[in-house]
Amino acid sequence: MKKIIVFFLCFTGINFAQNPVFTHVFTADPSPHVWPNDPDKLWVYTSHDEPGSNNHYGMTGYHAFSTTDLVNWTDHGRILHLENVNWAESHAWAMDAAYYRDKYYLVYCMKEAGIGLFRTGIAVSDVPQGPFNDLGYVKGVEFGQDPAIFIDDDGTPYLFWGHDRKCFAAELNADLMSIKPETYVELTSQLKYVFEGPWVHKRKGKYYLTYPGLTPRRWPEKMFYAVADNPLGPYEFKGTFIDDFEGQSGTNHGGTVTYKGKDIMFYHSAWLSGGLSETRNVMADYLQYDKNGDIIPIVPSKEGLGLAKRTKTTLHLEAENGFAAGGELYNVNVDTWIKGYSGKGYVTNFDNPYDHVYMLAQVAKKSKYRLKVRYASPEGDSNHDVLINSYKYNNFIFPQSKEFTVIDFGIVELKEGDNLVRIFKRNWKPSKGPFALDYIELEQVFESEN
Ligand code: FUB
Repeated sequence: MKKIIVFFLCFTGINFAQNPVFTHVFTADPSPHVWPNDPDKLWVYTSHDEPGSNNHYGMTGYHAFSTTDLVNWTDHGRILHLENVNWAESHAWAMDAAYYRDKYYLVYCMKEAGIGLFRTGIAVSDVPQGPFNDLGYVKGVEFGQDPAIFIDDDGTPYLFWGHDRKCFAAELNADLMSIKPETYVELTSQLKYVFEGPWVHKRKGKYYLTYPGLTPRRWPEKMFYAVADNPLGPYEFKGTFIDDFEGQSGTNHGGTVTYKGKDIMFYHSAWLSGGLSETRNVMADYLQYDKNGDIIPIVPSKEGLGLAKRTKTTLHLEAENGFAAGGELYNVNVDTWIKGYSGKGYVTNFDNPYDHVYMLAQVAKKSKYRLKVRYASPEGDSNHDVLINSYKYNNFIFPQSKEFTVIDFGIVELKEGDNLVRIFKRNWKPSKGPFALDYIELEQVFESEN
């Protein structure tokens, strides 16, 4: 009977797949979190693979995703990029995030300019969706690839990092900008097969350190774990909990989170790229433990979290984020006097012809999206051009609206890779009063919905 149902679902176009979780953009190294001030929302921070790249050398930035139901996701766009980090030259590899003393932090690794060695960078934001502002790199960390930050219940921050068959850890000072040298430990010998990517979570008073590793001389990576009574060890090696699986990537990497009472493991595979093993996508499966507290191995499945609805993502791009999110604000300003905006404000003062804002939408392949624009135009209709890459949607009139309102612009097509969505003032038709652009959304449209 089960086979008949699966056949029916596959061949009627109804697809309840939950894995890969994000199907519109290539993502890797997921870092999942529920922030203490908003237990209803799950956040996943990821690195980003360029379409068709099939290697990690050209990775340049990070994304943030959120959901309240594990089915409908928001991609908040690019949250940090190499261009925003003046000490770095390349390799925006794995990262983690933390909520610490009322601020959100992104802890990431990039290669230092002129030196070419990995550093562990720290960036900060007032809001979980970023964009994040780089603060510099963490002092005392050498070869700082694949950082993970763990804040213990008593508020003590710890940093873990690892690369090339080694793993290290230390307590961080309160500003997160340096480690306490006296706490530095090398954990390598306690973590059999370790290669990189450590991640720590706590359960029932025990510290679980999960990591991608290699059995002798053998790629691809499997996921292993070890358990300790203290964050800095000593750790007892336990074994593998994500073995080889069909469609896996050469690498694996991830973390676990407890969301609405369930433990979920986020990791990555190469299912979306159709055979390019290093162009990756985020996966999610429940993480379960036996009565001894040992992790029950995960077998990656298409059903994933099994919620009987396929995951769907909407890109939500705040107009005011500008350069920090891969966009541009040209001769316009960010303001806040019209109430009801989302994010930190809205973009206004489109006074001269061609004054514009553009926002960056990164997608994995050419596909259709429903474009929605949230704006206000309190004193009359506004004439603006909307341009997606070089395709111009002419003569668009945003009807008068005293308050922020969402207008459905219909279906648009995005190309593989980076797309620029520009909204700019028409050069010949005057608009009445100020025009305020709050955000745009691009909602995934599946073939069966066309
Ligand atoms: O995503 C780039 C690198 O691949 C990460 O830093 C490693 O952990 C591996 O997943």
